[in-house]
Amino acid sequence: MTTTAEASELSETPQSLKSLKSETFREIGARLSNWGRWGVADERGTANLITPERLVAAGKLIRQGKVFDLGIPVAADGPNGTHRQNPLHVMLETGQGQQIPCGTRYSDDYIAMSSQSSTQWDALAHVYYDDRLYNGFAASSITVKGAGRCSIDKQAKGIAGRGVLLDVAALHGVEWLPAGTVITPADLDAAAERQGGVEVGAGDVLLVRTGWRRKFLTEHDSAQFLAGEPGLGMGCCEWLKERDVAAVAADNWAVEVLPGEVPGEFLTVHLVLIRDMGMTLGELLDLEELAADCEADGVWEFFFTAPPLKVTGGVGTPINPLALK
Ligand code: UVW
Repeated sequence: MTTTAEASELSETPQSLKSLKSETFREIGARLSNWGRWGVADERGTANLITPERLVAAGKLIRQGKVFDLGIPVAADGPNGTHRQNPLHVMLETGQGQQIPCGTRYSDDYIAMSSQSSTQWDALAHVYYDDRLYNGFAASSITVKGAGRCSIDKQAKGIAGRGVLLDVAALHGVEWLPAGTVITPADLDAAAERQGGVEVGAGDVLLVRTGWRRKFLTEHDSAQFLAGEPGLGMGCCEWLKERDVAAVAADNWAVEVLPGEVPGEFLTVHLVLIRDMGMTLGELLDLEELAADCEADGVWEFFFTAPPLKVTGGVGTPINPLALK
């Protein structure tokens, strides 16, 4: 674990930072690319790694009948503020004043929100560079009508499978990691080791706890929450590729460390994971209750399910992920 400020001052440079110095994010992306792996027409990326066999095996992880819902409330008091607004929920009908024969009354409501202002999946069309999306699709396929390629509705058959939680905040014995903390592959390995050697493997959905949700629940300060965050460093892209992880999600708002490791660059872990590897990212999860339970029973794997809304052409979707033990 390092902070971005410390990164340039390290005398003993960790491997992940060495590779950052020698390779640009474009080079890392090219090296880890999954373009063409599931065919030239593929728009699902690493979700393809959740095979029928892996799904059946994941279903067997439901042993105790415990359910953990990992979505934050869709409400006006959420963590957004500067970049996106919190969801707006208004009532269209309360039942008051209705004149319906036989006394029937009904309530109805309306939600206006950014698709990414609550717990969410990023679609594979969410970020790109050099005018190409995942699998080489043209960026011009995204228009004011939506994403013609790699939109979130293309993930409608998922995402469900084996989930594994790695609690990096607990690894370091803190309530939350400071903003700018780079989570390295060594942190992920050490977290797995501390958690009884739980393995992260092919087709898994990896959940990473930084404690950032707890910070918001403690401080209720969206400006501080959004000013930066601890998160995955670029070295973790290779770690995820080596294990053939299907998706990664976290309790912060961008999965990756912010500010990023290279001054002047923005969301480069997004670029490599989404655009080059075809990996959907989950953000703003509430992992507090699940982490406490995993700590108590020592079981860090579970069945995970978080179906996207089928937003035609959408580049993100609100979700309420479930972890079932
Ligand atoms: C941006 O902030 C652009 O994206 P995300 O919500 O995926 O972090």
